[in-house]
Amino acid sequence: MSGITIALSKGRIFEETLPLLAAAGITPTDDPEKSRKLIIGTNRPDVRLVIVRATDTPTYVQYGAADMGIAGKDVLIEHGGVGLYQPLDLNIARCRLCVAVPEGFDYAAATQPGGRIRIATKYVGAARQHFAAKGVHVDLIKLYGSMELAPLVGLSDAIVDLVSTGGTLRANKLEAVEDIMEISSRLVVNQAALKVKRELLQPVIEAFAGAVTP
Ligand code: PRT
Ligand code: MG
Repeated sequence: MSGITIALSKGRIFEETLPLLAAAGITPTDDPEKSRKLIIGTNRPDVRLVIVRATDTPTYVQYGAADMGIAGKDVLIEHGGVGLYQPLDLNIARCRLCVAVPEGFDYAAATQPGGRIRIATKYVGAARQHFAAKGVHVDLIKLYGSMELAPLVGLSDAIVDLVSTGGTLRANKLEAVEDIMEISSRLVVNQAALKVKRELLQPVIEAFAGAVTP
């Protein structure tokens, strides 16, 4: 494609990206929440959007199927960031990556140096690194969603998951006991595209940069 393709996931990232797109003079012609189209046009004939799963955004950009995209730091850590230029923290879709346990669970005792804990999570890379740094042995169980259920049914002692309002943890009688990191979404750009399509991509990057709210 001679124009540019931007990969976005629907939901919070799409919603919070709309003002950034507007700042770059880009208005989508369809709403991905209502349309089933996976390729969405814009007011600009040289810009299109592709709607992907949040976890897949870095992959589309890495292989150049999209020239740029927006992905959570959580997703980028698990992907590894190969082939991606990450020029901007967009400060959108903010949350925290946390360790959470059932209310009353003695997390301090379980995580004494040399201790052992069983963790269910989608974020195995970040979780492994976190517990290795604490010197705690960890049995990691990879899940793809609804992590909050795991400790309630004895699959794990604890979870590593994203928390924003804390409502999901409270509803399941879990509590956050440790923050691993602050999470927000980043602009990712295919490194080859940045060279070949610089005259199209650079103005979009600059418009996004100017529209970031601290
Ligand atoms: O939902 P789906 O399975 O399609 O994919 P996804 O969860 O990867 O995508 P999406 O669109 O839900 O999230 C996209 C990105 O938004 C993530 O990669 C994060 O960087 C960011 N983000 C910000 C969040 C949250 N806040 C968040 N609260 N992603 C997920 N959550 C979930 C969390 O996992 C937990 O289940 O919301 C629940 C907790 O929310 P509270 O408000 O109850 O604390
Ligand atoms: Mg989700």
